[in-house]
Amino acid sequence: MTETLRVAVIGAGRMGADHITRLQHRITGAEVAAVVDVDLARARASIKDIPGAVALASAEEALNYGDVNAVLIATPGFLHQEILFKALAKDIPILCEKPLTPDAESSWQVVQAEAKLGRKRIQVGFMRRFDAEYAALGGIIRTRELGELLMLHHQHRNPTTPAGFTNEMLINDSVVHEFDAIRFFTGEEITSVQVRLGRATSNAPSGQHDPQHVLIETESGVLADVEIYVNAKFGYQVATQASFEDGIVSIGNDAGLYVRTQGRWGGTITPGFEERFGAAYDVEVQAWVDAALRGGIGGPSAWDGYATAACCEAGVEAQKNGDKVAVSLRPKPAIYN
Ligand code: ISE
Repeated sequence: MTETLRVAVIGAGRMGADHITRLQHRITGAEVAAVVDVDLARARASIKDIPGAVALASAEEALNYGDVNAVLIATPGFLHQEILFKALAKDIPILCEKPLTPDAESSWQVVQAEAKLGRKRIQVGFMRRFDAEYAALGGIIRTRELGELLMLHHQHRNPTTPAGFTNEMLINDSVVHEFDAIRFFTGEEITSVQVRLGRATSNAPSGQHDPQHVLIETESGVLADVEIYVNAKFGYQVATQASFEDGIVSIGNDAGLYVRTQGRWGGTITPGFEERFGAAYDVEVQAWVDAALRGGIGGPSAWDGYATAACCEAGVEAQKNGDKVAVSLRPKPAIYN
């Protein structure tokens, strides 16, 4: 059995840099062995305090480097498929940031390649499953302690969007998390997606209709809705309210210190997803490392990546035509059961 994961981190941008720090300082059982970035100076800067780590120019070099025995993929999504195929060919543990790939067909090809290998090697970075409140709500749903789950109401609000954030990205980059959360909560596949475009904010860049209202159904008829609002200005918020036969549960409400000062009371608003989900990312990466050292995965699989990619495709179509668009999935390979 391997005792330490020697991780090649591919991509040293916002998420990659965050994971490098996490792996080096907060995770046990793993260390950063190599970092790859198109910007080699950025790769070098990311490892300046990591003895023995190297900065390299390509994923291929990193996968063949020294004793690298695991890979964390944090490049933009369009680069994932090629790196995933190379890492699967090496049969090493893979943590791939969401999305698995940008579309359902390429995700399906990854699923097939992994199924051919005969075991799960890819964990997909849907970190919300590792948030303490998400996990607790999941537990309430599974134990049925409040009866059957009937509806889910999600609010997903970002302060602003980076340059180049398209209208489709409201679905592909943001609501993709709710697709995964709904599948995680219900343990069911999503069967349809509809998107309604109502009154829009004047704060959105041109080309983006913001906010949008996404209506989702699952196999057993659980209805979920998502307010995706990515130029909400005030700060970052991801919250869910679940309606059960015997009660209502809310998660993701404002938490932290309640301060009274200078004639005002209140707390501070979470600025972004790194702060909101910082602890969840730590738990996620530790779960990956622990499971990888035992030869498995510790979270969402390539099948989850594929299923959410199919939901996103339906969502983008629904954005355009306003219809309720069915989500269709290929048969699930046995390794994911
Ligand atoms: C971003 O890529 C994320 O993954 C965040 O969690 C999400 O809130 C944001 O909308 C996305 O753009």
